[in-house]
Amino acid sequence: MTAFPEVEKIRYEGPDSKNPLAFRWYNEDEVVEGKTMKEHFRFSVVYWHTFRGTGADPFGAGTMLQPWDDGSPSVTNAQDRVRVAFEFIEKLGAPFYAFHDRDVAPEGDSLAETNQNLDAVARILKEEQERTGIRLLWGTANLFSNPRYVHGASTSCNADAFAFAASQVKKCLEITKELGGQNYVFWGGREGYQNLFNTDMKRELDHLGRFLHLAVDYAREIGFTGQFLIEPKPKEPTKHQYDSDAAACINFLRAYDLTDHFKLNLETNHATLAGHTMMHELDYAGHQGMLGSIDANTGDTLLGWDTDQFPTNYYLTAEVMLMLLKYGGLAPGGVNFDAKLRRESFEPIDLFHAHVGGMDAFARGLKIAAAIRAGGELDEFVRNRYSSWDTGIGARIEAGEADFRALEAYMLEKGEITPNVSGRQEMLENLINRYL
Ligand code: XLS
Ligand code: NI
Ligand code: NI
Repeated sequence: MTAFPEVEKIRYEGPDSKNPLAFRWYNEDEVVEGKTMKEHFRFSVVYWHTFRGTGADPFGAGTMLQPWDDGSPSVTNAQDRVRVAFEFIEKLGAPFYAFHDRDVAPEGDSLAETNQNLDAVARILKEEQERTGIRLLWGTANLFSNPRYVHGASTSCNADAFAFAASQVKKCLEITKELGGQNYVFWGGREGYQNLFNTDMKRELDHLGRFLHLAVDYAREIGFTGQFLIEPKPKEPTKHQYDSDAAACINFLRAYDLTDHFKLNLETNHATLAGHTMMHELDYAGHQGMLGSIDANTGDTLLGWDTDQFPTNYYLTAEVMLMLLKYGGLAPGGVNFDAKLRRESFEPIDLFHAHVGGMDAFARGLKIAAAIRAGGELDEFVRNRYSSWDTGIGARIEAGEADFRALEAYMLEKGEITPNVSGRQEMLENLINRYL
């Protein structure tokens, strides 16, 4: 059985190729700054959007054609879908995938039955991983779709929701370990609030901290050694998500003594929802030593929500790659396409077009970023811009050798600031364009 009979393995054909189902930039063995493209990106396909996304939106039903799917919530259907997923990922040539527990297997009538369903599907996942060599980038538990999590999971006002969520994460950690998952992700789901009049924020945050510690403890107990990640997002579904951006997450992790165990999984569209650029989020997490992995996608400037589109913009991918090169890459994280087809692109082949374009956009972004770095002008500009800190009073301040009295004495003698130089933003933007 084949779900994509018209598609051969996607190959690199170079920038001149007009074949829409070939890579023009992603050449997995090509070495850039000492690593192959395959190692730089560690591309990953998401199970949820790619194999469970229906194209439904608040105004209408799903549109995606999934001829391999019988539409039933049966375990057999879920197992067959695994084979389709691996056929897709293998033909695409992505080395990793990621899932939520509920994407891969249906819920049963009880927690025990749900866990059995997950085991039954995980068996096939493992078989397919072994057959293809495709690996699990991360697992995560869906703690937001089921109505039991209406008030949140670990931050719910209802302690039973915390307990159920804990049972779910326990199982998902076991499965992630069994499948050799390299990371485990917590995206906040419904961990946030809609209205502060009914919310004890402090208590909810304490519970979230407790929950994450319990996960870390259990992972240690069962020997799961993957990296834990938190995925910031400022809103959707709640109006304020506790994990709102990189800075808020890092503060939370510090406050609850979790920085030894967690890094961040940054998503482009979440960054923009937070009023930041992805470059900002990457730089912030990077210089704090907290950059773990990325969910690669993009929003739409005219639509204000998390549209999770595939990245196609070289400017964006070049910015991302500048940051990834600066901070030494992502492993054991990767570039995970948490992205979906728009509902008007409903044929299975569109999944290939979307992923091929995303991988190529990142490969092109890598080459642009590496060329900018090799050119050295940007680095040099920034170095010079801060040169007043390299000697004299600047060096003394940085070394902790100048107190307020000394600084006043220095300024009384000097009288005024010199020299003040232009930020040259337009010139630098033009410089970047030269490389595009
Ligand atoms: C939702 C998130 C989600 C996480 C995994 O906005 O991006 O898909 O990546 O739970
Ligand atoms: Ni998202
Ligand atoms: Ni995501």
